[in-house]
Amino acid sequence: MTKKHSILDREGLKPAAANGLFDRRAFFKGGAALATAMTGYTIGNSAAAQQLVDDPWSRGIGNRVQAYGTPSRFESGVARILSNPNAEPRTQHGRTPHHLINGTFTPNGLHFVISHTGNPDIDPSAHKLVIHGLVERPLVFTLDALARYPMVSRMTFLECGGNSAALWSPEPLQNTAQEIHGLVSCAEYTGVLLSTLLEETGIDPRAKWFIAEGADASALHRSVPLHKALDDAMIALYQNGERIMPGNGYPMRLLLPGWEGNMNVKWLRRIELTDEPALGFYEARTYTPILPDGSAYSYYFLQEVKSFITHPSPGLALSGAGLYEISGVAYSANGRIARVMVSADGGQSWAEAALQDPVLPKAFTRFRAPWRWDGGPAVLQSRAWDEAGNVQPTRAELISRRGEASRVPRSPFAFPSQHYNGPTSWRVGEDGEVTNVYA
Ligand SMILES: Nc1nc2c(c(=O)[nH]1)N[C@H]1C(S)=C(S)[C@@H](COP(=O)(O)O)O[C@H]1N2
Ligand SMILES: [Mo]
Repeated sequence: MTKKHSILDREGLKPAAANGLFDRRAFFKGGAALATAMTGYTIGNSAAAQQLVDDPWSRGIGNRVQAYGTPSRFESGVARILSNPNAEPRTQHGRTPHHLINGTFTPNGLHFVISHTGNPDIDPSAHKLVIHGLVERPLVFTLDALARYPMVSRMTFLECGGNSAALWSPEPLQNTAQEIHGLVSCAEYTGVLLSTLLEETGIDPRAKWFIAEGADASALHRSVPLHKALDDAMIALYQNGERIMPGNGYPMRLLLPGWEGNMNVKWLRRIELTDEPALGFYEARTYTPILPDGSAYSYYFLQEVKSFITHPSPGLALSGAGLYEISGVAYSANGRIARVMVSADGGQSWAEAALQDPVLPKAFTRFRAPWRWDGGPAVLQSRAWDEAGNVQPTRAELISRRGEASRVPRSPFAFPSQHYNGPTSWRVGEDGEVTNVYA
């Protein structure tokens, strides 16, 4: 340990914040020194490294190549957790295991899913998308027809308005990053911009909104201001290069980059241009957070700037003092992530994390910061800024603005716990266990 410290110190690398936290410059100035310091954590000394012997898997021909690949059998624990595994007639949620994956996009089998009335088993050759209402020419699009239009690809996070609801709890709940933040994921979508299709149908000047409707049993529908259609709304056909999975809207979904998950209508079958919103079930009842003075948001479109640490986090205990990398994801509906600060002392002092390229608008940005844990208690936090200048509020600021109503439902129809974008605080105990605290 003493030796590893001296290597870092010789390179002039000093922690940038209390409790052993280095900042982004450590990666530029000290990459080599950090790597050298890390070698102390490998299991073998140089004598053991000479004696590599063939393990059983090296002594024979390996397994068959699969027609469609699945992860190693040793990774079977890397899975979504399901809120309703027997598919009883109520909403089903599957949450992304953020603490068990890395990088910036979510594999399709691990992307979160919320389906209010199950996943319809849609035959793509029979599915149609209708665009009608305040248009000049109503049109019907088959999947084949859509495939002939120019397509675009873009990375986008998708987040349920109810993600991170556990952090509204008055007492910190002992949950993992997956349980708390598992209703956000990020993927590369490919499809046809809605604006391209509206050029075909034409737009009646009276149109101010469009209503998007799904083909599932609940015919989930949401109203969207028309300007989003003319900006970056997409009819998505592919996710991470392959056809969208049944749970995520096969064969087509509405994608509204950065906007509340519920508005991203899956199994899309209809878009109606209108002069006023539909006041449908979800927009009139579920997604209208109530404020302390009794008023309510009628719409809360944007998923605002947010970040959380995925490594370390609950379930990933630290194995002894020394160097670790703190990493997590940051994202904002208002563009690119501009800066992420990390703290190891519960927000008393901060160091700037390195942002991994590419930093894309409305997509996950992976941040990383080296940390030398001294074995004592520490509280890890991250705080993100977006390029529009927004910063994550503190938990106290959020509670004072959004009030008790965000925690305790005032009416049976008020969804009590939406749009939490405050900090997440992970406490590292002397035993290396990580727990959820409020700091
Ligand atoms: N047709 C339809 N669209 C839907 C839903 C649904 O149940 N039916 N769930 C919504 C909710 S609440 C969210 S958060 C997102 C989740 O998208 P995902 O399941 O692809 O992650 O889809 C939305 N679109
Ligand atoms: Mo949602």
